[in-house]
Order: sequence, then C-alpha cells, then structure tokens
Amino acid sequence: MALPTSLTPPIATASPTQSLEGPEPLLQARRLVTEIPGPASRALADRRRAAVASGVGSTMQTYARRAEGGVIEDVDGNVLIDLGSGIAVTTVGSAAPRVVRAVRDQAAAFTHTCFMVTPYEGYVAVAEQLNRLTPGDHEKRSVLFNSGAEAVENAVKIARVHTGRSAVVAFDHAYHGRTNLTMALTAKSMPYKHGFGPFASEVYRAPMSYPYRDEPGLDGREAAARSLAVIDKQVGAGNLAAIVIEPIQGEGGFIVPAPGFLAALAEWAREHGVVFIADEVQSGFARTGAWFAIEHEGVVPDLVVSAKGIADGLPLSAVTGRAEIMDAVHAGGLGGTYGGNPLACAAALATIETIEAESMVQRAREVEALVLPRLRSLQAADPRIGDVRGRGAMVAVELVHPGGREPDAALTSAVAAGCHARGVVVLTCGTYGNVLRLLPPLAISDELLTEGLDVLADVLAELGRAAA
Ligand code: PLZ
Repeated sequence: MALPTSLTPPIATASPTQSLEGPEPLLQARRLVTEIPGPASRALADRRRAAVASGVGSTMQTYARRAEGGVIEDVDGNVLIDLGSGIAVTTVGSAAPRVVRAVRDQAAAFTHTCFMVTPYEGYVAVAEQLNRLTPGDHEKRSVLFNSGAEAVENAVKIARVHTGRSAVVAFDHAYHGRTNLTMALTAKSMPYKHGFGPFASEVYRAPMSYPYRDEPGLDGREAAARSLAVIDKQVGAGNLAAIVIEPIQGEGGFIVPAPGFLAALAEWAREHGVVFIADEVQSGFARTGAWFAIEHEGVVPDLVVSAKGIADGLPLSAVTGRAEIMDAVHAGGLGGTYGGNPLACAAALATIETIEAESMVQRAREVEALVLPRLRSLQAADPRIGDVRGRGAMVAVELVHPGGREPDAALTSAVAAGCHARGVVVLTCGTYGNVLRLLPPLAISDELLTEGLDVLADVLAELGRAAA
C-alpha cells in the first residue's frame, strides 16, 4: 500500500543555486548556540524513533548538517569539535576539497556500471595505489568491496582457497565486523553478537598481548608464545588457513600489543604456511603516523584489509596482498554489485592524493606529539587514568577505579557525555567499556585539538570534584 503523500516527511534537497562546494567554509571554531542536543535535533530524534529501527544506536543525539576540517555543525547551528572522524573515516577531513571535486566529476560522468559488467579505470587505479602503499615490495593484487566487514570476510575466503585449510584464528578483544563470519571473529558479545548466533564455525580465539592487563614484564615474544601454544594445541597449524589481527585493536580498546608480538606471530605463520591477515580497517590509511599501523612493527603481512579512511566516507574497502595468494581464487570467485563503486574509487584516489600532498602521515605524528604528552600529564595527576596509549591520531585513555585496574565504565560514559554536552565529539570503546578514544581528523588544527583536550581535562576535573 502506498503511503498517503501528506504523511511522507519532506526530503531535504540542495537548492539548484547552492554550490556543491558548500555556501562558505565552515568556521573552524567550537560554538554552542543551544543546549546539546538542541530543539531541531530533538525533533529529528522524534521522527527517528517512529521510523528507524531501534537496534541502531548513535553516540550523540545531535544531528549533523555539515562537517569540514575539524568540526561538525549540527542542525541547530552548534559547531562541535570532531575528535571521532565518524569512527576513523574522515581522516583527511569531511568533504575534503579534492574529494568533493572528484566525486562531483565522477557523478556527472557515470555513477555505476558494475566492475563485473563494464569495468572502468578508477577501480584499477585504486588497486595500483593500494599495491604501492601497503607494506612490502613483493608483487601484489587488490580487490575492492564496500564495508570493512565484507573485506575481512573476503580475506578469509581468499586465505582458505589458497591454503586449502579452513580454520581461522582471531584474538581476544578483536573486532572485525557484524556479518556472520565477522561476528564469529569479533570477541565481544554485547552488543555485537548477543542473540545473533549460530555463528560461523572453524573460528578459534587466542590470547592478545595487552600490556596494561598482562602480567607485568611479559614481553611481545612471550605473549606470542602464549598465543601460539593455544593455537598449536587447540587448532594445529596444519588446519589453519589464517591468523586475522588488528595491529592496534580498535573497538576492543585501542590495545597496542607489546613490541615483537606481531612479528613473532607473522614469523610463525610464514613457517607454517598460514596466511597472516592484518585488519587495518581502523588503524590504516595514515591514522597512526604510517600508512599502515603494522609498519611500526616492521611486519609485512600477507594480506592487508583497508576500509574507513580509504575514501573519506564513501563506502569502500579492499583486500591487498601477495599476488600468489590473491590469484589463487578461481575466476568469478570474488565480486559484488557495488564493490569498487566508481564514486568511491574517485574519492579514494582524491583521499590518497590529499594525504600525500598535505603530508598527513607526518601530521598524524604531530597529532601524537601534541595529544599523548597532554594525556600523560593528566594521568600523572589522576589515579582514575590507568593507561594512556596509542599512536598518531589513534590514542586513548583507559579509566579505572583508583588503586587498581578495575575498569570504570560508568566514569567513561560520564566523561564522554560531559564532552558531548560541551560540544566535543569523543567516542568510547573497550571490552570493558572503559576506554575513551580520540580519533581526530588529520585536517584538524592544533588550536581545536588543544581546545578539545582542555574540555576533556575540565570534564574529568569536574567529575572528580563531584565524586569527592
Ligand atoms: N575491522 C578493525 O574497526 C569497524 C564499527 C562500529 P565496517 N569498526 C567500527 C560498529 O559498532 O559497527 C571495523 C573495524 C575493524 C572491521 C570493521 C568493520 O568495518 O565497515 O563497519 O563493516
């Protein structure tokens, strides 16, 4: 039955005179003109309740109107400092000028033909760039998909065909997506897996190196030996197609493994013909001060999974890897209607150009140099900050009850809510819900970054006084 048109909410469209570049650049400054969320956001929240499935959550209840550089403007005219990048996606800044131009031009040329029907250059060019940028100078191939989960799932498919084996190992605290296979790879039950089983079989879990929570002094090699003992006894190398690991874990808590952990796993995988898959969906694409986070550990993975930061928000993901592994798959075995959509490819090429032209890998290191010392100085005076960790523009604080390491999820939620109310977008994560993570766009200014950290410090201080 068709809806009576009078009940259909109006759909906002840009007026034909409005420039696609936006009316004027968004002023890069925090500005609060209403409470957060304001009345226009609350009205949208009411519409949402009646229209959108309640299983989808949102960190903030304020609705975006524009975003650019280091800020997000909401529908009430508030301008928020963005320390989340839409979960590590708008690394070059939302609506980055090169991306806007490339997508506009591509949309005018063609929006879709399907690479499996009538291929086009953009897809090939993105594959060439990924083959160039991912670690290692061996011969590589790439294949493109839409989401991070889809790419992880395909990396596993490729590893299985190549090895003729079926088992896959993932790690404690891992996050790899919400599809059936990637739910199985993901560690945390609530909210990602709860009630959604049965899950894919032949997925095994190994201990992660988690320096803050491991026995003190356990080094990377020892942590790897602990994992490999589990893998050896519970799976057996001869049955194992792949090890899938985030070089810095994202949703699980921004866990940076002890130095040497990844290298020892990769070495063992090579010895046993196991495909080593780096899930760089969150940590990749300049985010950590290298093109890929695993470079910090000097490890060359067999397959690399990219998504998020690859295309400034257009849905695109990829698997890149050794030619002999990638090309083991039979003709027609990989694909999908939208994989490597031309708009997303145009955005990816413009994103890569922006990262290189604006030295954003270096910029991520500058962000680290600004943020980490500030967080460490907060930690020195605040026993609730148990750990400060991360690389580049992927850094976090782990909040605990003073005097031990017991996670304080309630405090973490309160700090995030306090930042949100003051117009700073921060995210939380962690198996125990007690990690406050910062993922600013690399287009953010030092001033905005500093102001965001000032707000975080104020919120922590206020909550401390309230508890005392
Ligand atoms: N691998 C390492 O971080 C996505 C998920 C947020 P998709 N992380 C954000 C949520 O609650 O859904 C992610 C990741 C790593 C894979 C994925 C999955 O990427 O593009 O969300 O499918």
